[in-house]
Amino acid sequence: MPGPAAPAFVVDQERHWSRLMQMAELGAIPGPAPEDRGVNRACLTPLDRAARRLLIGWAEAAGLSVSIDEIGNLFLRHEGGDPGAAPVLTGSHMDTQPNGGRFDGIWGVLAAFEAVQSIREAGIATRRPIEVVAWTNEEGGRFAPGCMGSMAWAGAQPATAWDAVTDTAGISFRQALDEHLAAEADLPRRALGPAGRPPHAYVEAHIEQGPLLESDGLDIGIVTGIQGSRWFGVEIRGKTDHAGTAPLRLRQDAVQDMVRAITALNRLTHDPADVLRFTVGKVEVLPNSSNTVADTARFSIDLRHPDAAVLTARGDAVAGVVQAAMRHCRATVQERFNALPTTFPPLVPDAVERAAAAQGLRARRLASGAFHDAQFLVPVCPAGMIFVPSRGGISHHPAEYTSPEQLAAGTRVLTATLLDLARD
Ligand code: HGY
Ligand code: MN
Ligand code: MN
Ligand code: MN
Repeated sequence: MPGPAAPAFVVDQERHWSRLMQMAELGAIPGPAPEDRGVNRACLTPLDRAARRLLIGWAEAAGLSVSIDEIGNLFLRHEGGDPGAAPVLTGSHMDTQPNGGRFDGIWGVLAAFEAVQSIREAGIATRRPIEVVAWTNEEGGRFAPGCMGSMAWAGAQPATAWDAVTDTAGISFRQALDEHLAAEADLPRRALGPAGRPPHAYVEAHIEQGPLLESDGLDIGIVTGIQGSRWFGVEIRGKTDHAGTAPLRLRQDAVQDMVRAITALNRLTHDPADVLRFTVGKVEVLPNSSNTVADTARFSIDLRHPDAAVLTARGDAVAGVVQAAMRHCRATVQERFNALPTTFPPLVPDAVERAAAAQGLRARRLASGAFHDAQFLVPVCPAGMIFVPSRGGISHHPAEYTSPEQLAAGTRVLTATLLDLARD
């Protein structure tokens, strides 16, 4: 039986890997071994902006037209035969976690760029334009929540919704964004959102960030949907006191009440089936001194579940559980992010399945445990994702790794999927 037909394009694996490694230098965390270096490139920091500049340079050299919108989403456009046709949109994010890896997000942006460049180099004409997008602030590490760029673009939130959100240095998202937009004032500006012409489809290539593809010996994940995520910020206010003289019964100790709240939330979210995910990843204590009772304790809540009813019920109970745990302090609970579980319509998953099969790659359908910008595109246009394996299922960690060969295979499937969607 002859093997699958060779694709009519060539993805340049060397060039693709080299670009990924150049991006990984922007925020490189010196690691124990070269292959385990991580990346710390938070949203709209000078490093993120340098990465954007590097991409813009490559895109302009490749003949793509570059534009930016009012929340900093970056677009690289390849014209199709019918410029008025609804474009196929593809991309991901460039920002990373503080102790992040070299592939989360950025692979999807560079795979999309490599796909478009390969199509152009092969001289393949597409009816539809193809646009590569780099969404602003998917991770939400520096400025919570994540997915600000895609939420604003899709109209899920106004672009000004997070103006007052500050990072640990007290810089607001609005300040960081305005500084970036001013520095990129020469870039053509484009209206925020689909501007009355939704994309024909959106395809996001991403590392799996979990163990399934590797453990099943598979090359490609055909992503069927994304589980729901809810974020909350809790602030507990008490009173500072002297650690040596203040009697315990008179204290308003914000840390002790925070411990009570987190213990109570552990009971609320206990799930023997280990499906409901509850994470407190960020804790801040003020004045943060060993011999002063804390008057302020802030902590983050990240709740995940594939079932909307469970996520709604447990998430809606969070504030009450925190308040009931207060002994001597006052708490405020603010919801920061609410992304309900998403199922992708068949258009993109079916195109991904055809592309993987045509290239003789081993693929399976699976849902995503991580959230992605694709989640917010679903109300606007048919969306879907392509996963490649993560070594050991590791992500949000410097040891995050996918091989050049696996990434090239994912990029070939993305290229074929884009051609499939851009021709009709
Ligand atoms: O948190 C997430 O699920 C994504 O990786 N930012
Ligand atoms: Mn990501
Ligand atoms: Mn991530
Ligand atoms: Mn994503």
